[in-house]
Amino acid sequence: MARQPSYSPSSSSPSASSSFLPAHSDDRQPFIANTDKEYPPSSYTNFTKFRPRRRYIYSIAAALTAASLFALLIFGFWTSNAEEESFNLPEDATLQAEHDDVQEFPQSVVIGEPTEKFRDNLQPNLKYITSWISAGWTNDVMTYANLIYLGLLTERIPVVPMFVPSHIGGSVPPIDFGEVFDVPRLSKAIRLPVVEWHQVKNRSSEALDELGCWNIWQAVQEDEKRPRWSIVPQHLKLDISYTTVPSWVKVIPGYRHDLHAWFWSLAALAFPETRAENLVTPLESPTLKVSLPPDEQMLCYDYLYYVCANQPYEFDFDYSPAWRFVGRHMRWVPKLEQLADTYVRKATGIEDGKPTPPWIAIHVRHGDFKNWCNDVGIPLKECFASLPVIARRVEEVKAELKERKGIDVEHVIMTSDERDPEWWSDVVKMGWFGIDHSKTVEEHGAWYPVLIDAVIQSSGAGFVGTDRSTMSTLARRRVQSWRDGVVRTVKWGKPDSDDH
Ligand SMILES: Nc1nc2c(ncn2[C@@H]2O[C@H](COP(=O)(O)OP(=O)(O)O)[C@@H](O)[C@H]2O)c(=O)[nH]1
Ligand SMILES: [Mg+2]
Repeated sequence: MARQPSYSPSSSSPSASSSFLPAHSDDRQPFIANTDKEYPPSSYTNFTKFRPRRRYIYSIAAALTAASLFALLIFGFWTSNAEEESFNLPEDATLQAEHDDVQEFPQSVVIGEPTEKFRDNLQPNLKYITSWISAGWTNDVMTYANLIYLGLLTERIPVVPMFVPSHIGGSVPPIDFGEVFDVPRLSKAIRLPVVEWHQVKNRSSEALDELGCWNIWQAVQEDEKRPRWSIVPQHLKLDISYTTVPSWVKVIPGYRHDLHAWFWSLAALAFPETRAENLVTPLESPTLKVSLPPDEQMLCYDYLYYVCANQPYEFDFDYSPAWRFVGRHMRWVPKLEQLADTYVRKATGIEDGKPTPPWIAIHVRHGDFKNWCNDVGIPLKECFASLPVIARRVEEVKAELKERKGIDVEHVIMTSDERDPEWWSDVVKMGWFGIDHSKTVEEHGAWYPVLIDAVIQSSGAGFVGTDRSTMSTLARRRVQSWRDGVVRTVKWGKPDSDDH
């Protein structure tokens, strides 16, 4: 049985649907399949071999034992210190320590080069886990972090698909997870190899693979009488037969306004006994009309955005396990960081040879958030926070940076999905900098405005975000975890929403 949620659905919690505001935008957009375009080539094709760090430590420990008890005591002190450090030091220091280690898995996690059918490339003695996405890009980042966290819980190798476009236009080709996030660094940090689908199955394969997966969507909501739709299985040429998960995965049984499932309820279904006890007749796959139980080697779930350990929309909370154990280790690929740096330098007009100054980033999310204002008939000018309201939070961030870290941060950079040129000229009048994306799509591709903005949001000394935006939520988490930075969130919905 699922336990009772730790809050009441009727409370004023951000996830209570009584509010007209989105708990978090899960703004599904129609997707246009674009499978005949070549994907960008991956910069990472060689598999790193991993070996658990513990084995390395054990062998050193054995050698030290043989040498002398004194040496062992010293070693014990060192390892316990090292463990402690890995939780107390800023993350960069932790990662530095991890980079010094050579970690190898006993074998390559796939057999070799990507194959036409994915099963031909799976190691028979290893188990894998995968899932699909279908929302805004940041929701999708969270969904993949949840997938990888479930990989840790079930001790399975996460096989991560690509990112597919939503707000940036349905005809844009997908981009590899590994073009955005540093996968080898992630694998090392979490001590679990993470692979991408294109490393398992050939991206140009025309072979359709049959696969049995769990269908969570029909156990957590009743409006759609089908598993969560995603374009990803089409890209991967998968023909999926779904088995609906038991209703006890749902966090708030019978409550139609929340869609979350428990991490551990889903993890339980990865194990043979609980799996066997919960098998029901699978839905036929759409193309080959096969009926398959959930695959035991390539465990898969339709959609893992709405998953939590203790309460819904958990990325908002400091203890979020998916953030702490996975998300915070999903660092940008260096190429993206360098690119963002050139945009910041250009925006702030820093001369060549001078270091990039620290900045405070703002994320103002407008775009489709206007729908919620329109639905309740509040004019946009009153519904969205005004620039002076945002400036109050920027000043708070400046003051706290000065007080807590002794630094004066002068540069303020605005990122937003707002397109109104008048609004942007008001931004400049505030003394803030905008990022010039007029050539970004042409020069780097349609994914890059949002990627560069996300990197800029996460790389400042401080951050001011928009309430209810997952893009702001992750930027806030990153600035806190990676920069020990100062963050604020601007509320919106009514003229006085942020008056506190
Ligand atoms: N370039 C750019 N795009 C943005 C910005 N804010 C929102 N967007 C676009 O709108 C999408 C919002 O969806 P999502 O990432 O899921 O975040 P959320 O909807 O705010 O929770 C982003 O993925 C971008 O495509 C921004 O500051 N810069
Ligand atoms: Mg979204």
